[in-house]
Amino acid sequence: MTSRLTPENTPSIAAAAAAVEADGRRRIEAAADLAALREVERTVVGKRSELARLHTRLARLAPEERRDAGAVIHDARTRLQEQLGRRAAALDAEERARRVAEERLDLTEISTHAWLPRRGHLHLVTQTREELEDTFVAMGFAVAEGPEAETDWYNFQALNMPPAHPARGMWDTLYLRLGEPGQVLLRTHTSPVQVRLMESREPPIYAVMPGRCYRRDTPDARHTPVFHQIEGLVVDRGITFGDLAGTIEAFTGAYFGAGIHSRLRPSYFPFTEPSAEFEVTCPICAGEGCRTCSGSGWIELGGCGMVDPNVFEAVGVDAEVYSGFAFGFGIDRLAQVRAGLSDMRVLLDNDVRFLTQF
Ligand code: FA5
Repeated sequence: MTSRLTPENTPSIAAAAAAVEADGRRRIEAAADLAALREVERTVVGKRSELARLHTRLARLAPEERRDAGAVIHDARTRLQEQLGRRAAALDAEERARRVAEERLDLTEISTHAWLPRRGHLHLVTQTREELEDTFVAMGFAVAEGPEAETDWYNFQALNMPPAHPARGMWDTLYLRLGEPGQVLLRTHTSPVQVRLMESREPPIYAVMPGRCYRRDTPDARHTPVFHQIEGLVVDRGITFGDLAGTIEAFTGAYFGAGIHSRLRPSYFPFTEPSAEFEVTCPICAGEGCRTCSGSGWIELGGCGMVDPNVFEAVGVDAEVYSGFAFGFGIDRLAQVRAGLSDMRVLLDNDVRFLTQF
């Protein structure tokens, strides 16, 4: 069959189809990602595309011309659709590669876990303080606390140490606000908490008071300028020195275990009368005598005694009705003895190699 194509119809449709195809190809190649390509597809081969408009012109052609022109448009559409498919595959591969690179886990990477927070634990002194509290609580004592920045009244005067009392010398400290009567200082012992407790509570009192203390002490193997004490106070009717000795011995057995005993040696404190130093069998050598106990077989832990009537008077407790005893000893010193540390200063060094041992 002879073609009846004329210059006015099919060739112009063929030329238009070639131009539309060339434009479509450029736009397909320019699409930067799959979303852009979908938009390009809509405008190049979609219902409202140039190709679709060319298709509507076929209706005006004679049947034979329509077939040839239709084939030209169909071929152009087929090639564009093939190119769309290839471009889509290429863009899809590019996107996958980019996502894989972004989400890549390098399983060969060596991790030292240096960035992970390491699990810590309580400091040896804090552990010791908690064990002491537990021991005394089991013996029927309550736990109380007081401020570390104290007034001269609580740290000295109420404890029977008026201004210029010579005993103040061995408890010298850092003064925060000078001038009587509100002079504020860093407390040198936990004994001021006794005073606060007796002021705020009616006897009977059975309490221990742990806390941090400060002194103008030169650091050495057994002293640091900041340390901890635990104070004990019992005020009730008919309390005797025998109760004090019995309590110290009961505590020693409960805390150190069988085989470790206590003894009291006469001493002096302005706020107790009579006063004593209390010592326990050296837990390191079990009383045999070693370097830590200087060969004596005993280790001094703290001071104690019967509450001085002047202290009762300062806080308004009737010394005719009540009597009591008090004790105070160093928590750091106890931790040092129990852990067998030759020098107390390691407790403040913050060396993890030391701290992790406890
Ligand atoms: C007192 O502080 C009295 N308040 C104890 C007391 C309380 C006596 C109640 C009577 C009644 P002393 O200054 O001796 O006493 O200290 C008691 C203990 O605290 C010492 O035996 C020691 O274990 C500890 N300590 C004292 N100074 C230091 C220091 N610089 N470093 C470490 N521990 C210390």
